Amino acid sequence: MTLRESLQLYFVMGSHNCEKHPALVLEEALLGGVTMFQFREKGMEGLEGDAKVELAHELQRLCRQHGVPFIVNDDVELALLMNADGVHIGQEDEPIEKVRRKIGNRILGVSSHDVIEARLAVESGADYLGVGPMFPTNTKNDCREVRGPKIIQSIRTYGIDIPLVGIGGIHDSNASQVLEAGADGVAVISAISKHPFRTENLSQVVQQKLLRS
Ligand code: 3NM
Repeated sequence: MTLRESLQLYFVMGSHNCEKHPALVLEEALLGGVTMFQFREKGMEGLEGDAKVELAHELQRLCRQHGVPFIVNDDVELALLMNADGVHIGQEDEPIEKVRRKIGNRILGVSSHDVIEARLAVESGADYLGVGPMFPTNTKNDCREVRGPKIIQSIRTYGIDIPLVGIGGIHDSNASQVLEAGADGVAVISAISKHPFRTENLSQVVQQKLLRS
């Protein structure tokens, strides 16, 4: 699978996003058709130290069994320690070039919220962009203003054509709008972490939309 294909249904999650054990949630999600996974264990409620490393290994094993890339949010040292497939960083994290130097040719994803951030991310070596928030979400407290799928359209119109996912408030009834705007896939937390049994439905919505475009 190319990176663009792997981004079709990107599940992002940490233990604080789950109502049952994260390994059970991830297993159901993988069986339902998730194509990429990001371990996002952060904030006040996130695990730290050995417990974080242990959970990361458990989730990485599941991803390997299903042939799905395992990406670590923000924690470059953990990603290197575990030999993860890649790292995802936000605008407030370490500088993009510095992370690129540390991780070599592993996958590097960067959150971008407008054309300027997207352009800088590409110039600094990002492999893919996460663009959001697409819709209102309760999952991330410090989200930027919602600007909707049209921000993806502006990024594409500007000429940025690297792999890109939309994120923020996406579920099965609005995912199509994100793909129509030019995304290669959707990244979700709560749509799957809270309802892992609905993964297959979301996966079908995404596949059908991409097939028709
Ligand atoms: N980043 P849900 S929105 C992690 O806009 C994250 O960059 C965002 O959670 C951004 O799918 C977001 O439950 C939360 O809305 C996504």
